[in-house]
Amino acid sequence: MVDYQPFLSVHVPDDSVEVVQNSYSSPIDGDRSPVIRRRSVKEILIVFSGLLMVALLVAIIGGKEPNFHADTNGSLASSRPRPEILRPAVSRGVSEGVSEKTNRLNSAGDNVQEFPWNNSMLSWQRTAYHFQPENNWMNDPNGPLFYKGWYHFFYQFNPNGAVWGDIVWGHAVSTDLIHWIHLPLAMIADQWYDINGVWSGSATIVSDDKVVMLYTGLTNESVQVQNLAYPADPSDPLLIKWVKYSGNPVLFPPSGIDSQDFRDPTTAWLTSEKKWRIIIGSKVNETGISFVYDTEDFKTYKPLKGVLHGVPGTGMWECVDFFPVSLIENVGLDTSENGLGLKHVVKASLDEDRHDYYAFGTYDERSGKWVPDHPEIDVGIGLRYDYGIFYASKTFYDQAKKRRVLWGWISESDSESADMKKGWASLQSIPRTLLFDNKTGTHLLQWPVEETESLRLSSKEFDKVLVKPGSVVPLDVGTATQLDIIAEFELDEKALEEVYESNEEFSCSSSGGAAQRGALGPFGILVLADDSRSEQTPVYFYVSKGSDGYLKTFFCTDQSRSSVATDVNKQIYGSFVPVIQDEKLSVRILVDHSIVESFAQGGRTCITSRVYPTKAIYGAARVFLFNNATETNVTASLKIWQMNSAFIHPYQNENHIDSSIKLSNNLVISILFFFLLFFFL
Ligand code: DQQ
Repeated sequence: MVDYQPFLSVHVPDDSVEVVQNSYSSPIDGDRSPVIRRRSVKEILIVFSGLLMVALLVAIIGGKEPNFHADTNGSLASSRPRPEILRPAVSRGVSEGVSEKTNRLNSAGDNVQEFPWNNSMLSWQRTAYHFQPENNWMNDPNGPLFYKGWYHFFYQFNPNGAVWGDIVWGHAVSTDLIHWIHLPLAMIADQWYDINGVWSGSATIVSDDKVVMLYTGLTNESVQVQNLAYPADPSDPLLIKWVKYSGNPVLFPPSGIDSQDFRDPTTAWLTSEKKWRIIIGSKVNETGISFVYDTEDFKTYKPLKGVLHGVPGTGMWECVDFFPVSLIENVGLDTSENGLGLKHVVKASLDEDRHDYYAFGTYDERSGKWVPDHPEIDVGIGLRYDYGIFYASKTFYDQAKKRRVLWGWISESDSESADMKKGWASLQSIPRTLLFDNKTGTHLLQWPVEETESLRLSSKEFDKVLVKPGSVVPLDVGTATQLDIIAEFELDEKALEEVYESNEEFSCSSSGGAAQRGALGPFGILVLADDSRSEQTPVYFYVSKGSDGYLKTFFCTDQSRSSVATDVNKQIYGSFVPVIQDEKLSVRILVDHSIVESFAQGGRTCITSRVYPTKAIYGAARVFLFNNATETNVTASLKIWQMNSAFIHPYQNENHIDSSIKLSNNLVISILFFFLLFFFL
């Protein structure tokens, strides 16, 4: 089945045919001339009003102000079709003090065969309900906050091309974290202290009417300094204009720290002395660290002795994050909360391996230090937010819904030249609600914000589908490129008991993927598969059994057959996922064209992949169940929703809205006038 809608054939009702014939039949008597005269006046009027309406429509469409987007100077400019190739493949990450930001697959020096991507394949990759700018390069989420009824999202953006470079701050607003409106650029590189890049930073809501933004600027000498900015008009709920503090920079790299290793200030939190406290990522040799500063006015800062925390061997800590989680209630906590019934999370994005790691621990406000609960799974050596592509993440406290929300940058894993052809690169994850997992006491639970469900359209349910060892079951869900899938799996109790020992040493990335058979796995769902399954992305579980009888469950995504193209990354992702006794194995999968976001066991283990099929696209994309275990049946129950588009669109300035309203009012008046005229004649 294809998802192109055939053109509707026009059905002409029989009586309308008669009317047409009658109007051309000869009059039976000569008494019809007045009618004919009246008709012809009417006809002239009809034709005239039709023409007038067409003219009005043309005026509306032609006179419509163009869509506005921000140009490099931060002012509004009209949209123009983007050139196919924007820039040569130059990503200057390393020379500017951050890692290579672009997937260099197939760039000079690689022996990778370039796939002949065509426009239809590349167009399909653009998502329908994930946040992305209209075009060009995007990376880290910056300064998310909720202010006067609007969620604000800022992001690292290259206004000049689809590769990393020339970084400024993009800005969008939404009332539900899903449907976004692109606003003009919030901050551009126009001062000596950020002329080489307006890099990552965070927002702090100081009071109901006061927001400050701290960000890293790359100076004219490429030194990483911290700067302060604030809204020009705090009464504007859209916070469109931002002002940079005249006394910037507010912080320079501490002595002994490399000028390129000091970046990404966090949201500030209050100490019991009512001072604001922030941390900033850095490194000393190969030890990743986070410096701590106190401030009362965000202009002058006092460094605390030592660091909040550091972990040897983890390298540069980018985009550090620090926040409390409640151990008692299923709610998020304001960043300033401290005391009983909570733990503090430290997160660092490791520049060395480009993954986001978190750990729970105890924060001592007096010393400004944080100690991990389990040093063996400390920051950078233990748990990850996501075992696929997910980096430079940032949380914010949503005071409207009392929740902590996580954003993560999802980069491309195709070639840089393909990115330049399609004219854009990178997505943001669906924002995720974060909670402490009281059941395991070891993990965070990440779950798409509840507003995601507003995109759900029609659904299909599949109840207790039996999937025998070595079999594949197609699931007829129609078009399968924008889906929300919820599934539960059960294994045969008897098989679980009888299997003696199975693949104790299993690991998602090195145990052969979804095609490699074991006694109790793999089994799961194939998404973005074509009919013949020559392309498929399996999202699956694998249960191993130790000689002591203990079961261990893994959650993986296998990209090795996701595309016949050779110039894309085809890693197999995944990790262990804790399963509590009597819990069924469960997964939620969001499919949105080239992104597959998966959440196992309520979000204990998450995997995000970017996949680039060439055949399993548009109406040819299918969903299957599969079971490659040798010793157990699998029973699967699923509910699958089609997902709507979020229709993310640019800001229309008010003049445009005014003129549209005027034109449409004119149109309505004209229609009424001609309708009345026609009626009276
Ligand atoms: N991206 C920004 C830096 C940050 C890095 C530059 C993480 O501030 O450390 O675009 O991806």
